[in-house]
Amino acid sequence: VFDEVCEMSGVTLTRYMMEISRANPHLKEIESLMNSIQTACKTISSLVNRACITKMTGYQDDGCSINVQGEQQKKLDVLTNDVLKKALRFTGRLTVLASEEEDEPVSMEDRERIYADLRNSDVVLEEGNKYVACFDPLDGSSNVDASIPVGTIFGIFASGEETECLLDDEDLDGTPMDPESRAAKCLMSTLQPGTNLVAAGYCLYSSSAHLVFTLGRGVNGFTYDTHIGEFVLTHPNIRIPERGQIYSFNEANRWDWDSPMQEYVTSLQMGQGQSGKRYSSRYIGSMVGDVHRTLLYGGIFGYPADAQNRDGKLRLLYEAAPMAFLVEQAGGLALTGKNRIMEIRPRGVHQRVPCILGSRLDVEECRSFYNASK
Ligand code: AHM
Ligand code: MG
Repeated sequence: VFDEVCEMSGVTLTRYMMEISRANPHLKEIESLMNSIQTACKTISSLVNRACITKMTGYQDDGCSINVQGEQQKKLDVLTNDVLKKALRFTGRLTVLASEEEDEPVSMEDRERIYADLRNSDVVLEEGNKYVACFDPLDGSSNVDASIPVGTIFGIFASGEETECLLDDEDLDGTPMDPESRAAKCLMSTLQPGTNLVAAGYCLYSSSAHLVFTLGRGVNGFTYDTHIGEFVLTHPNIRIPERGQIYSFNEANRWDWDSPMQEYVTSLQMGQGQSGKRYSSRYIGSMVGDVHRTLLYGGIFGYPADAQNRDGKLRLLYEAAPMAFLVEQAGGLALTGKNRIMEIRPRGVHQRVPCILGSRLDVEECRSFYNASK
């Protein structure tokens, strides 16, 4: 059924999701979530596009908006987080959401209770499948004032999949946490490995906006047609080339990388890798743009571990795992160096992880350098 839908041209995302959920009734709630995500992405695309005109560039005016990771938030970080949060809340299909811009996972059911209290009405919680959403509303936002591509990354897990409690006696800040508390339950339902993802994707805001996602059966890409206000299927069934000729790493960190990474990149530069070709370098510093190019052209992208950052820079839940799911669904590989990113069970919402992904043969070649090291 997925293939029949994808073979058609001129298919809007709305229609695509309608067909998918008619053929797969268990995905009805995912249709609703994807509709909200696409509306949020259209709004974010417009916010990013007009940021210089509407004076939405720069940092939050209060000068003290620092997220839990110690990064000063840009105006657009805060705004786009709000856009996605509200779009998803009104589906009634989320139990919890986690975001790069939220210190802790946010319980959506608690929100419903608060709003019901304010309305002085009974809380109405939807029946049916429930989900947990993890997202980075505006990844690469340090680039946004210079109109360099940025993106939204999202991953959706089924709610209630929490199997093991990894909280031990303390949460990750070292503060004791009662495993029965609402906060602990939200955290546990969020800390799922990538193998539990039911949907993941990104929206790239660049010369065009592209919404690329997977429901676990291949990857499809939609381009925003501003004339009709719809995402249209332009890249059905994306398959990443088996091998590319581009590497994409922040080479300023080269002397801090582990030696397998240094040796691997040197071999690509000298044309001494398995392909025998000299590779070219491309690095935007905006993961969504770099991954989008890698999906379409092939090659390898990564943010590896280095001496300063033993876990690299990218966050597992809302950057590395959703992208790993996409890349694997397109026929590629996503590793930490030796291990599969999808299999890592998170211990914290903002946990970082080394990330190396792209064409199967390129990533396998990179892994051979790690495997050869101790
Ligand atoms: P952010 O989530 O704070 O925007 O950081 C993530 C971004 C990625 O998009 C990109 O791959 C990476 O940071 C670039 O980092 P660097 O500037 O160190 O190369
Ligand atoms: Mg980010």
